[in-house]
Amino acid sequence: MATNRTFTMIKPDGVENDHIGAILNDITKGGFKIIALKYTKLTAETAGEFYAVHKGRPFYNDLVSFMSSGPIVAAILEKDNAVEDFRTLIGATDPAKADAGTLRNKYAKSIEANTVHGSDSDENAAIEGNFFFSQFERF
Ligand code: 3AN
Repeated sequence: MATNRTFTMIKPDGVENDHIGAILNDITKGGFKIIALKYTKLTAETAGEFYAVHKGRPFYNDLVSFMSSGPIVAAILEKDNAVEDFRTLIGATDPAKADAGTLRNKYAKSIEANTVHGSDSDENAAIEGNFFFSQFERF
C-alpha cells in the first residue's frame, strides 16, 4: 500500500554546487510538503550505516566516502503516493539516463554524485526518516 511519506537527501554535490534552494523549490512545486528538514553532515561511520544495504557492492567504499565528504540536507516529504512519485521526480540513478526535467537530469553530474536520494520503498522511507529525525522532529 502506498503511504504518503518519503525521505530525501540533497547529497554533498547538490549542496556544494549551491542547488539547495532550487531543489527544495522543485520538490515543493512537485506537490510535496516538507514536514521535516535538516542541514547536517554524515561521518564515514553514519554514511556506512545508512548505506549498509550496499555493503559488498564495488561502489560501496566510494559511496560512503562521497556521502561523508560534505554537508547534506535531509528531509521527510509528504504527498499521496510519495515514494513512487518522488522517484519519478528525481529520475534514474545514472543522470545520463534520467528523463529531461528530473532533478538528476537538471542538477547531477555522475552516477555517484547524483545529487538527490529518494527512498525506494515505504518501509525504507520510514527507516531512513527515523535515521535522521528524532521523534520530536517528526510531525
Ligand atoms: P538510487 O539512489 O537511485 O536509489 P541505489 O539505491 O541503487 O540508487 O544506489 C544508491 C546510491 O549508490 C546511488 N544514489 C549512487 O550514489 C550510488 N550508486 C548506485 N549504483 C552505482 C554505480 N553503479 N556506480 C557508482 N555509484 C552507484
